[in-house]
Amino acid sequence: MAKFYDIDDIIADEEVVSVVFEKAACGVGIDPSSETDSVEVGSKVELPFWLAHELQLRQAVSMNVPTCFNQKTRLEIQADSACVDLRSRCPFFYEFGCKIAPLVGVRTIGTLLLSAFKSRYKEVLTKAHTAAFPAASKHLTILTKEETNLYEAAQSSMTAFKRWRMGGPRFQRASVLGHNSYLTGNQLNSDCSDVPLIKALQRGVRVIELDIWPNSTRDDVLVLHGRTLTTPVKLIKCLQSIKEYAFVKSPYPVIITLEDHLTRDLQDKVAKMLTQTFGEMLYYPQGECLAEFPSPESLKYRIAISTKPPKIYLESENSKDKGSSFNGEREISEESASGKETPTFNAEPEEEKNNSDPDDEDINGCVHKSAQEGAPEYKRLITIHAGKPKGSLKDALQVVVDEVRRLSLSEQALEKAASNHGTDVVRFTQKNILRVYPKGTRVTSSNYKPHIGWMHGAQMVAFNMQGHGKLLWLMQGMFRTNGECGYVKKPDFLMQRGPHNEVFNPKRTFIVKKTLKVKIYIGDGWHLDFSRTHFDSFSPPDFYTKIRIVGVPTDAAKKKTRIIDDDWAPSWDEEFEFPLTVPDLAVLRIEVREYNRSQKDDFGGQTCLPISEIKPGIRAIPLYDRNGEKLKSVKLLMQFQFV
Ligand SMILES: [Ca+2]
Ligand SMILES: [Ca+2]
Repeated sequence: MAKFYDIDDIIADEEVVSVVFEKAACGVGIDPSSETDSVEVGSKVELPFWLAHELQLRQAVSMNVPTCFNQKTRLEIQADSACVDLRSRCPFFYEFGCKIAPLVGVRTIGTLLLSAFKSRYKEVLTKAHTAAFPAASKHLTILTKEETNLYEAAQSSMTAFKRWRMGGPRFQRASVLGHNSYLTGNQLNSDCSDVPLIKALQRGVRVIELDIWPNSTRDDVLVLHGRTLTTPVKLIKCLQSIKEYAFVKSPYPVIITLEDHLTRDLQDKVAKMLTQTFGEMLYYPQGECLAEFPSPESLKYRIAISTKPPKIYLESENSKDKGSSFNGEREISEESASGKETPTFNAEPEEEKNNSDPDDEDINGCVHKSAQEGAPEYKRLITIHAGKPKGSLKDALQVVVDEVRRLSLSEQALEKAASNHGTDVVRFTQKNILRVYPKGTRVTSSNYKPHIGWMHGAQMVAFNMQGHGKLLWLMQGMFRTNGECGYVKKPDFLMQRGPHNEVFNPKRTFIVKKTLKVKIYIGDGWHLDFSRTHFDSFSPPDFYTKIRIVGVPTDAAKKKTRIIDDDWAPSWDEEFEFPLTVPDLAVLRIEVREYNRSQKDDFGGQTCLPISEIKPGIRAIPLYDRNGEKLKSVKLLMQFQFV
C-alpha cells in the first residue's frame, strides 16, 4: 500500500510491471482487443504495480522483474552510472526497486540500487554545486525523482550559502536574529544548574545569558539567575558546559552575554577562566574597538563575549572598596521603572541597591586612556560592548560610527521606543545590536510577542526558553528555518536605506504583496501518538484547527475550521485566504484543538511556519507538542498557494 500522505509514493505505485496469470480470470476486461472478458492461465499482461501486488498476494499472478532492473541496465550502470538515463526507465527507480525486490525474489536488486545511488549521488552533488545552468538542466533530464529532489536541495543550500556570504562581512549586514536563553525555568525558585543551559545549546540557542556575582567569600564567581531566589552554580561549570555543548547543534558562533556584578579582581579571574576554558575558541578583536562585526560564517565554532566594559577609572583605584559592582552615577533606566526585583541573593545583603539592568549604565564610548586600568584583560575579551550612553533613549539610538554597540531594552521600553521613534530603532539595528528582554515582572517565565522586536530589526530577542505556550512556539518556528542553525537572516528591507537616509517604517500602512491560500484537507496520526482515552473518555476526539497569521499588525488574522465530532482522522476540506503586506515577517501558526462541551478544549498539536519558508504545493505538515518536540505521527495534509 502506498503511504497515505506521500504523493510520490502513490505515483510510484502506478509503475507498470509485467505479470503472468497463474489462474484464469473472468470478467476483468484487461485486454480490449480480446473477444472475451476473461484472461487465460499463462497470459502475460502489463498491470500497474499496486494491482499486480494485490493479485500476487492472492497467488493469481506472478511478477516478472521489470526491465529497469534487468541485465542490460545493470551493465550500463556498471560502465558509467552517471550517464544512464534512469528517468526514462523508471522515474521512481529507487523507491520502486525497494518495493519490488522482495516480491520478485531477486536479491541483487538491493545491491544494484545501492551501487547506482552511491555513484550517481556524487555526480548529482558535484553538478548541483558547480554546474552552470544549461549544463545542469541537461543533466537533470536523466535523474530519477529522488535524485532531482536531492539535486534541488543541494542547489538551494548552495544558493543560500552564497547569499549568506554576500550578506557579510559584517554581523549587522548579515543581520542575524539571535536566539537567546534565560537560564532556568521558573525564575523565582527553580534550580539554577547548568542543565537548562545544556538543553538550550542542544536546541541551537546561540545567545547565552549569564548573570554573574561574587560568592560569599568573594573569591569565586557564581551564576545566579535574575537576581532572585535561585540556587547559584559556579561560573566555571557553566563555561565548561558551554564549551562542551556549544556546537552540537549548530557550528555558528555562540555569544555569551554577561551581566557582571563583580569586583575588579574577580573580573580578572573571569578573564582567566574564559581564556583557559575556551582557548582558541574565544573570539575577540585585536584592536580595542570593534567597528564592524565579522559574519557568522567566518566565526564558525567561535565564542564571543558581550557585556558592559568595566568602568574607566581616572581617579584612584579605591574609589569604591569591595563593592560588588562599579556603579558610578546611573540613570533611572527604563527597566527600573518596570519593577525588577532588588537582588535577594543572601551572600551580600548589605549593598547592591542597583536595581537597573547593568547594561543600561552609561559608558563613555570607545575611549581608551592610559589611566584606564579596569581589568584590562577582561575588557579586551569583550567583543560586543553593551551599554547605554547618557541621555534619552532617542539619543541612545543615534548611531555611533566607530563602534558596534549592544543596547538592551525591556519589552516595554521597546514598545515605547517603537511607538515614539520606530524608524530610529530600525536605523540603530542596521549597524548595532539590539537586545530585547522580558520585563522583570514575568517571574513565571512567561513570554512576550517577539514580533515587535523582529519588526524593528532586533537581533537578540531574549526568551524564557522554559516558558511554554504559543509565543515560544513562534520563536521555535522562526528558528526551525535556515537549517536550525540559530541564525535567521533579516529581510533585506530592514537593512535598506533610501536616498534621503529613510528606513523601513513599521508603522506605515502597506499594500498587499501576495495572498496565501491555505487549504486544510485532513489530519491523522493521533490514534498512534495518544491513548484512546486521552481526549474524550467515552468517544473519539472532536478536532478543529486554528490558523493564524502573526506578523505586522495589518497582516494579523485568525481563522478556524469547523469541529468534526468523534473522528480520529478528521477531514475538514476547508480553505482560507490571508492577504499579506509584509510576508517576510509573517508566520503561519497552526494549532489543532479538541473540542469539549463542558471543559476547556484539549491541545492536539501545533506548528509555526514562517511564510518565507513555505513552498507551494500539497504538504504533509508534522505537528509539535507544547514543548516544541515533534509528535511522532500526527500530521496535517495541507495545500499552500500564493496568488
Ligand atoms: Ca467526542
Ligand atoms: Ca471532546
